[in-house]
Amino acid sequence: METLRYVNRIGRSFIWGLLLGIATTIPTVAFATTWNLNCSSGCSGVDGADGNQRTFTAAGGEILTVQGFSTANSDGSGNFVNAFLGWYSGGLGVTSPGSTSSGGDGDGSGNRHTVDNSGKKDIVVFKLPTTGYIPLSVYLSAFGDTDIDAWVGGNGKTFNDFLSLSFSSFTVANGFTACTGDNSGSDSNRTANINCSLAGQYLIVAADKDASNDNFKIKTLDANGGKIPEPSSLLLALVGMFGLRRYIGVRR
Ligand SMILES: [Ca+2]
Ligand SMILES: [Ca+2]
Ligand SMILES: [Ca+2]
Repeated sequence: METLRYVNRIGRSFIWGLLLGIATTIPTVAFATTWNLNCSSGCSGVDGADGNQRTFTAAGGEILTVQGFSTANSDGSGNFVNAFLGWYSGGLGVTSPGSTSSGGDGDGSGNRHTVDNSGKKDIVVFKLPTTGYIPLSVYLSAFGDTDIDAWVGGNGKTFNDFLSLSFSSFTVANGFTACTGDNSGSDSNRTANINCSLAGQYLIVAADKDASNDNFKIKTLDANGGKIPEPSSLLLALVGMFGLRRYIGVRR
């Protein structure tokens, strides 16, 4: 009987210690977060009211907010204007305002409802849950060429602030850093690596701002959230486990 009580006590101490260990460790462990941006049912039409936002929740409850814009002019100049952010089986696309003859995406038919740079240049602005997330990659569903431009930053800005920004505003002085490592693609679906080891509030993904043959939808976004694990915290958690086990041992 004494042996059984002892085993029982050790078991309970271990569980309490484990719970404390987990609670102490979680805030400092780095974790990768994936947001699935494709739709499986109830997808949107190819055009709709400009300036809409969509939110996506990752498995851990992390909320991503997304809005679409396009440049005012077909040459990629001018402040961004509100566009329609569509939601499809291939992922997110943007339909810029205005008729195709004026450089807009018209009714979004054909490939115009994708993120494209034919006429007005589309951008997708992702607002991460905190400024501590490092964007890692986006999966692009190809409907043409898949060259991109990508930036991380914009801390402290709101979505409305993008209406007073243009491509030429995306500078380090304005709080944006270009991630250029994997911007070139072909006509095939691909994972674009946008990891600049840089955390920020916003990720901006554009169809190549200097071209006109890129068409894609954005199917997933991967980012690293939280902090890098600290060995000292793990040690603290272990000390906590043994400490509590001893404490419970003494009390009983
Ligand atoms: Ca478009
Ligand atoms: Ca367009
Ligand atoms: Ca291109």
